Amino acid sequence: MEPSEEFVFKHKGFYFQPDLVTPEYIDSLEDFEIRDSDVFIVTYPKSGTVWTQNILCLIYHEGHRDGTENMEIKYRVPWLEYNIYNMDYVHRPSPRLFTTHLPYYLVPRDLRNRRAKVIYVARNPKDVAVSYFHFSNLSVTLETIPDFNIFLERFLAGKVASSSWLDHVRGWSTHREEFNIFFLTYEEMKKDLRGAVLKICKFLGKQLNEKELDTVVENATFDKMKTDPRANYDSMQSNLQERGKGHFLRKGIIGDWKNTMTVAQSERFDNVFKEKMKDLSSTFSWDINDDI
Ligand code: PPS
Repeated sequence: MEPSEEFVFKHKGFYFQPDLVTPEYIDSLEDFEIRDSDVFIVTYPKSGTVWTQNILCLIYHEGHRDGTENMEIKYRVPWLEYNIYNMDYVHRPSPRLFTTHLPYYLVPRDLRNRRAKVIYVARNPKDVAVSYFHFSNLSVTLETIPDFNIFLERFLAGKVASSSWLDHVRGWSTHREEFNIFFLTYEEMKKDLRGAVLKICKFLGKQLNEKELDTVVENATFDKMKTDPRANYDSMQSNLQERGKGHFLRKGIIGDWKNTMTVAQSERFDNVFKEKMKDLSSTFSWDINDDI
């Protein structure tokens, strides 16, 4: 079944959301001027984007009390392709932090010339599929698909916003030499948040003292983020998600796919993805059937 044109359009081989961006704007990003000090979080949806956004906010802003401490994540680390709040990206003071779901071949040219830093976060695609399924039924900007089986087929065929998980991850992974890029997984963050924050700091050349590090880790836990109005995306409810249908920070665990997928669905997933994922194992540590 093809995705509804009301919710996605294809541009240069990638599915975008029509109410958030136009083809012209996507094309204009090729020339978007990059600064060496820019930092980009790159993810396929539902892979830990907001979590990483929050960690960057905490690393860059929290200690400074420069008037930005009450700003929400979406203003501090805005979406490159989805500039829904009409922010002036060009004149933003450095260091500019951005988020994107773009595939490697649609990002600004200078990013591909190893200018700026890229943090790519990936998550076990089975958990991504389940999280994406729940989010599709929460977000008013995505097509509601109440039947998981139908959603799964769409996901496996890459017929969802941001297209195929496999293409996204493989594209960024195989083109890594073109970028100044650091790969991280949701699972690493979940198993050792402090270690993940330290790795991010090392990549960014940021030195935090023990107390600052403790503050970042404390404020980046799932429980803390769920109660932090700047981090939990509750403000999205007015325009992007339907009140009362659920929460953006839903479960935040590894292996939730086992609570949703039947054995047959999991095997179907393996048949389509597992073999094709073999070449990714040097970049990402998990097997899609890993236990917690
Ligand atoms: S989006 O829409 O692409 O920006 O979504 P994204 O932020 O990438 O992914 C949302 C999932 O990440 C979980 N999340 C967390 N897990 C653990 N710890 C923390 N701190 C955290 N913050 C967000 C969020 O709950 C979504 O996963 P699911 O499995 O649906 O709970």
